[in-house]
Amino acid sequence: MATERTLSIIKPDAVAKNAIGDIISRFEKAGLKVVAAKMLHLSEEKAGGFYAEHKERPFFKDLVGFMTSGPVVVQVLEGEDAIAKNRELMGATNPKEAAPGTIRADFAETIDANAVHGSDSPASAEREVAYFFSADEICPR
Ligand code: DGI
Repeated sequence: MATERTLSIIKPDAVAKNAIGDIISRFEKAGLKVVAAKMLHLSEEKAGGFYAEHKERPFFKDLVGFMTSGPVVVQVLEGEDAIAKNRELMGATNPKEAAPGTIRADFAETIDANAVHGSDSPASAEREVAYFFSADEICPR
Protein backbone atom coordinates (compact mmCIF):
# COMPACT_ATOMS: atom_id res chain seq x y z
CA MET A 1 0.00 0.00 0.00
CA ALA A 2 1.20 3.47 -0.81
CA THR A 3 0.43 6.89 0.60
CA GLU A 4 -1.78 8.62 -1.94
CA ARG A 5 -3.65 11.87 -2.40
CA THR A 6 -7.17 12.09 -3.79
CA LEU A 7 -9.63 14.88 -4.53
CA SER A 8 -12.92 14.88 -2.66
CA ILE A 9 -15.82 17.23 -3.33
CA ILE A 10 -18.75 17.61 -0.95
CA LYS A 11 -21.43 18.50 -3.51
CA PRO A 12 -24.15 21.21 -3.22
CA ASP A 13 -26.84 18.81 -1.95
CA ALA A 14 -24.72 17.63 1.00
CA VAL A 15 -23.58 21.19 1.82
CA ALA A 16 -27.25 22.27 1.80
CA LYS A 17 -28.05 19.44 4.24
CA ASN A 18 -25.41 20.71 6.69
CA ALA A 19 -23.53 17.43 6.30
CA ILE A 20 -20.00 18.85 5.76
CA GLY A 21 -18.81 17.91 9.24
CA ASP A 22 -20.36 14.46 9.20
CA ILE A 23 -18.75 13.62 5.86
CA ILE A 24 -15.30 14.95 6.79
CA SER A 25 -15.53 13.09 10.08
CA ARG A 26 -15.99 9.82 8.15
CA PHE A 27 -12.78 10.52 6.21
CA GLU A 28 -10.85 11.28 9.39
CA LYS A 29 -12.20 8.23 11.24
CA ALA A 30 -11.08 6.08 8.30
CA GLY A 31 -7.52 7.40 8.69
CA LEU A 32 -7.55 9.91 5.83
CA LYS A 33 -6.08 13.36 6.54
CA VAL A 34 -7.43 16.59 5.08
CA VAL A 35 -4.29 18.31 3.70
CA ALA A 36 -6.15 21.05 1.76
CA ALA A 37 -9.72 22.37 1.79
CA LYS A 38 -11.81 25.26 0.50
CA MET A 39 -15.43 26.22 -0.11
CA LEU A 40 -16.28 27.43 -3.61
CA HIS A 41 -19.32 28.26 -5.70
CA LEU A 42 -18.31 26.76 -9.05
CA SER A 43 -18.85 28.65 -12.30
CA GLU A 44 -20.31 26.75 -15.28
CA GLU A 45 -16.91 26.89 -16.90
CA LYS A 46 -15.09 25.46 -13.88
CA ALA A 47 -17.68 22.67 -13.33
CA GLY A 48 -17.81 21.85 -17.08
CA GLY A 49 -14.03 21.66 -17.27
CA PHE A 50 -13.91 19.38 -14.26
CA TYR A 51 -16.38 16.95 -15.85
CA ALA A 52 -15.00 17.38 -19.42
CA GLU A 53 -14.84 13.59 -19.89
CA HIS A 54 -18.67 13.52 -19.67
CA LYS A 55 -19.19 16.39 -22.15
CA GLU A 56 -20.98 14.21 -24.73
CA ARG A 57 -23.16 12.36 -22.21
CA PRO A 58 -26.91 13.14 -22.06
CA PHE A 59 -26.71 14.07 -18.37
CA PHE A 60 -23.84 16.59 -18.80
CA LYS A 61 -26.01 19.72 -18.76
CA ASP A 62 -27.90 18.57 -15.64
CA LEU A 63 -24.63 17.62 -13.96
CA VAL A 64 -23.14 21.08 -14.54
CA GLY A 65 -26.43 22.70 -13.46
CA PHE A 66 -26.38 20.72 -10.23
CA MET A 67 -22.69 21.33 -9.48
CA THR A 68 -23.20 25.10 -9.87
CA SER A 69 -26.46 25.19 -7.86
CA GLY A 70 -24.75 26.02 -4.55
CA PRO A 71 -21.40 25.98 -2.80
CA VAL A 72 -19.19 22.90 -2.64
CA VAL A 73 -16.29 21.96 -0.35
CA VAL A 74 -13.24 20.64 -2.19
CA GLN A 75 -10.56 18.83 -0.23
CA VAL A 76 -7.37 16.89 -0.79
CA LEU A 77 -7.35 13.71 1.30
CA GLU A 78 -4.09 11.93 2.04
CA GLY A 79 -3.45 8.45 3.39
CA GLU A 80 -2.70 4.81 2.66
CA ASP A 81 -4.67 3.78 -0.41
CA ALA A 82 -6.57 7.09 -0.22
CA ILE A 83 -8.16 6.80 -3.68
CA ALA A 84 -9.78 3.38 -3.13
CA LYS A 85 -10.53 4.09 0.54
CA ASN A 86 -12.44 7.25 -0.36
CA ARG A 87 -14.39 5.45 -3.12
CA GLU A 88 -15.30 2.76 -0.57
CA LEU A 89 -16.53 5.34 1.95
CA MET A 90 -18.54 7.10 -0.82
CA GLY A 91 -20.44 4.06 -2.13
CA ALA A 92 -21.79 3.50 -5.65
CA THR A 93 -22.56 6.43 -8.00
CA ASN A 94 -26.27 5.60 -7.86
CA PRO A 95 -27.34 5.89 -4.20
CA LYS A 96 -29.93 3.15 -4.77
CA GLU A 97 -26.98 0.79 -5.34
CA ALA A 98 -24.75 2.24 -2.62
CA ALA A 99 -23.87 -0.17 0.24
CA PRO A 100 -25.51 0.58 3.62
CA GLY A 101 -23.43 2.90 5.78
CA THR A 102 -21.71 4.61 2.83
CA ILE A 103 -21.89 8.39 2.39
CA ARG A 104 -24.10 8.13 -0.67
CA ALA A 105 -26.45 5.63 0.99
CA ASP A 106 -26.83 7.99 3.95
CA PHE A 107 -26.90 11.42 2.26
CA ALA A 108 -27.65 11.11 -1.48
CA GLU A 109 -31.15 11.20 -2.93
CA THR A 110 -30.57 10.54 -6.63
CA ILE A 111 -27.81 9.75 -9.13
CA ASP A 112 -27.80 13.45 -10.09
CA ALA A 113 -27.48 14.76 -6.54
CA ASN A 114 -25.18 12.17 -5.02
CA ALA A 115 -23.46 14.06 -2.19
CA VAL A 116 -19.78 13.51 -2.97
CA HIS A 117 -17.15 13.17 -5.66
CA GLY A 118 -13.92 11.21 -5.33
CA SER A 119 -11.11 10.66 -7.84
CA ASP A 120 -11.28 7.18 -9.38
CA SER A 121 -7.62 6.54 -10.33
CA PRO A 122 -4.11 7.89 -9.65
CA ALA A 123 -4.18 9.74 -12.99
CA SER A 124 -7.50 11.44 -12.29
CA ALA A 125 -6.46 12.22 -8.71
CA GLU A 126 -3.39 14.04 -10.00
CA ARG A 127 -5.38 16.02 -12.58
CA GLU A 128 -8.23 16.83 -10.19
CA VAL A 129 -6.03 17.94 -7.27
CA ALA A 130 -4.15 20.27 -9.64
CA TYR A 131 -7.48 21.51 -11.08
CA PHE A 132 -8.43 23.01 -7.70
CA PHE A 133 -5.24 23.50 -5.70
CA SER A 134 -1.82 25.03 -6.29
CA ALA A 135 1.13 23.31 -4.61
CA ASP A 136 1.34 25.99 -1.89
CA GLU A 137 -2.31 25.39 -0.88
CA ILE A 138 -1.54 21.79 0.12
CA CYS A 139 -0.28 21.34 3.67
CA PRO A 140 1.35 17.96 4.28
CA ARG A 141 1.33 16.99 7.97
O1 DGI B 1 -17.15 8.98 -10.09
P1 DGI B 1 -18.64 9.00 -9.85
O2 DGI B 1 -19.14 10.36 -9.39
O3 DGI B 1 -19.12 7.89 -8.96
O4 DGI B 1 -19.32 8.71 -11.26
P2 DGI B 1 -18.95 9.19 -12.73
O5 DGI B 1 -17.57 9.81 -12.81
O6 DGI B 1 -19.26 8.07 -13.65
O7 DGI B 1 -20.03 10.34 -13.02
C1 DGI B 1 -19.84 11.65 -12.54
C2 DGI B 1 -21.18 12.19 -12.10
O8 DGI B 1 -22.06 12.27 -13.22
C3 DGI B 1 -21.92 11.30 -11.10
O9 DGI B 1 -21.52 11.53 -9.79
C4 DGI B 1 -23.36 11.69 -11.35
C5 DGI B 1 -23.39 11.95 -12.83
N1 DGI B 1 -23.82 10.74 -13.56
C6 DGI B 1 -23.06 9.66 -13.89
N2 DGI B 1 -23.79 8.74 -14.56
C7 DGI B 1 -25.02 9.27 -14.66
C8 DGI B 1 -25.03 10.53 -14.01
N3 DGI B 1 -26.14 11.31 -13.94
C9 DGI B 1 -27.25 10.85 -14.51
N4 DGI B 1 -28.35 11.60 -14.46
N5 DGI B 1 -27.32 9.63 -15.15
C10 DGI B 1 -26.24 8.80 -15.25
O10 DGI B 1 -26.30 7.71 -15.83
